Order: sequence, then structure tokens, then C-alpha cells
Amino acid sequence: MTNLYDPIDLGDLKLSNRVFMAPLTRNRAAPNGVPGPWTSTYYSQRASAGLIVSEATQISPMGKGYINTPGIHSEEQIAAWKSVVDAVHRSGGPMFLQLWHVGRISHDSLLPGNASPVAPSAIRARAQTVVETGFVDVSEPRALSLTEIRSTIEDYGRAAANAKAAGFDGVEIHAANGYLIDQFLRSKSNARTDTYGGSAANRARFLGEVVEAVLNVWDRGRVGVRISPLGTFNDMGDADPEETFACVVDVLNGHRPGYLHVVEDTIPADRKADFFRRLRSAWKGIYVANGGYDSERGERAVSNGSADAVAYGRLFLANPDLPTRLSLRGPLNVPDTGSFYGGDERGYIDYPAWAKSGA
Ligand code: 8OZ
Repeated sequence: MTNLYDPIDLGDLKLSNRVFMAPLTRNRAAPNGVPGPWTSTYYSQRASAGLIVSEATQISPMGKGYINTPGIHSEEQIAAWKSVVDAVHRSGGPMFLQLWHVGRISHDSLLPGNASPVAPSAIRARAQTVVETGFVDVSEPRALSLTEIRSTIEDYGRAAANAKAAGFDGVEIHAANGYLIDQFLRSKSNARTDTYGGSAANRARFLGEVVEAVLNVWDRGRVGVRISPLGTFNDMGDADPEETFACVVDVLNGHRPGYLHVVEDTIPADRKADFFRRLRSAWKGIYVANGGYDSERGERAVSNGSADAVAYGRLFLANPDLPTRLSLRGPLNVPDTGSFYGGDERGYIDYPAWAKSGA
């Protein structure tokens, strides 16, 4: 029987355990998207994860949607990420970069020349973001042209190459939580009448082309894709999630990226449990589950085969040595929600490791 603390092969990468660190937005980068001074310490403290997935990182200036999130499109950003990855590697852990474009979840004041955000369709989300002055409603987006869709796909490819230049072990494509790729996937945010809208296959086309662009840069095993099929965050919804995500899994099975990372959103009720069971059995690769898992649920998911690995967010944020604490049932630090987004080193690099010896 497979155990949460057993190693797992991801392509040619040998991961020491199946306790992954989920991507976590922390808003501690500089205004120009360069990772901040404590970021190397933060991630290297967490290097005992089977895999660290970085916080969501914008692929281009138009992909930004919140203050102080990092980017992977400038030389200065690449250089700063390189020192982060080097520190994580010195501590013995592997790390993927999460590739992010926010689409319509942005505000004019965050974009070059106060541009409007871009999206599959000009449908404004009932959602908020954070700018210099605090929370604001997101701006009215405009629909991408076919030429702009093509150049955005190229931005993903370039950002994937930049992640390689920075020394990352791979990349995760952020197709979840109501950002650009998810906006294409789901019917509530995609009203296009061209080949990128309408049928589920058309709505999944953008994701497929992004995956293709990234697989031109990285081997399959070095690429993950994160989805949140039933998520409603950022005003998301779909008329038929079963059909939409059966199609998404078909498209992904055609390209075979190394893993599928699924935000299962809280503890599944019966109908939701069925939905994710079907998704898991349709997908032919490694399945990484995320969303409210603790030690018992994570161990059960891996031992009964409903997941190959489990990504922990809040628990990893607050417990740098999480695999040890989960496996030995050590005490868990409680996450401080007030320091999740923005601020300084407090609530970032000062969560203590467990002093097992009692020394
Ligand atoms: C919280 C705040 C801002 C962004 C996501 C990147 O939900 C995010 C995010 C989370 O995927």
C-alpha cells in the first residue's frame, strides 16, 4: 500500500515524499515583480516538501492582478528567482514555478499605461483585488483578439523558458481559481463565438495550446497543470462542469503533462466526491489533491489511491517542516491570517520548526 510519506517519481525527478507545498500568494515582492529579500529563506525552510510549487507568478506585465506579486518576464526577476531556487536546492528540495496570467481579475492601475485587463470576453467579474489603496472592484475587461491570444500563448512559452533559466525543476500552469485559463474553460466567463468559445472542446483549446507551448520548453514530467473545476472564487461558474472537465481531462491526456493538481474545495460532499472520483479515474497521470487536507485525510487519500500526492497550503505556510510534523503527529503551528498577504518577514519566515527533542 502506498504511503503519503513514500517517494514518488515525477518523470525523471525523484521526489522524496508526497507532501507537496501548494502555491501560496504572499504579496511580498517589489512593485516591479522582483521576489523580496526573505523569499529565499521562506522557501528553503520548506525544502522538505516532496515538491514546492511557487506562489503564482505573472508571465507578463498584463498578467498581473494584485500588488506585489512576483513576475518571471524580466531579467531582474529571473536573477532573483535564481537565488531563491539555488537556496532551495542547497536545502535539498525540488521547486516548480507556477505560471500565472490573471486575465480579468485585475485593475487598470496595476497594468502598463493603465490598460484595461484582458479576458476571453468583456464580462466583468463580481470580484475584488488589492491595489496600493486597498481592496477595489476589478476593472471592466476587454476581449482578447485572436492575434492577442496567440501572443499570450507565446508569453507562456517565454515565461516557461525563463523559469528554466532561473534553475527551476519544472513549472505548474495555473488554470484554476478564476484566472485567465479558467476564464476560457468555464461557460460563465467565456461567451466567445470563435474557435475559443462555445463547446467544451473550444473552451479547452486555449489551455491545450498553452500546455503545448510549455511542453516545447520542458519535458512532460516537468510540467503540472492546476485546475479548480467546482470553484466559485472570482465569480466563476459553469453550466455543465462534468462535461467541461471531462473535456479538459481528454485534452490533457492527449499531452500528458506530469501531474494534474486539483483544487477540490473543502471537504467534498457526496456529489462532489463522485465528481472528483470520476475526474481522478479519467486522468492518466499523477493526481495531486488539494483543499482542506489534514494528516489523516491525506494519508487515506494516498493509501486508497484517490490521490498520488497531496498539496498543503495553509498548513505548509505555518509549518516549515510539515512532512515531519504530519508523519510523527507533531503539534501544528496555527496560520496567522493577518499576515498572509503583504507585510514583512513576520508571518513569513518566523514560523518555527518543531523542536522534537524538546531541547
Ligand atoms: C489569494 C489572493 C490572491 C491570489 C489563487 C493566486 O487563488 C491566487 C490568489 C490567492 O490562485
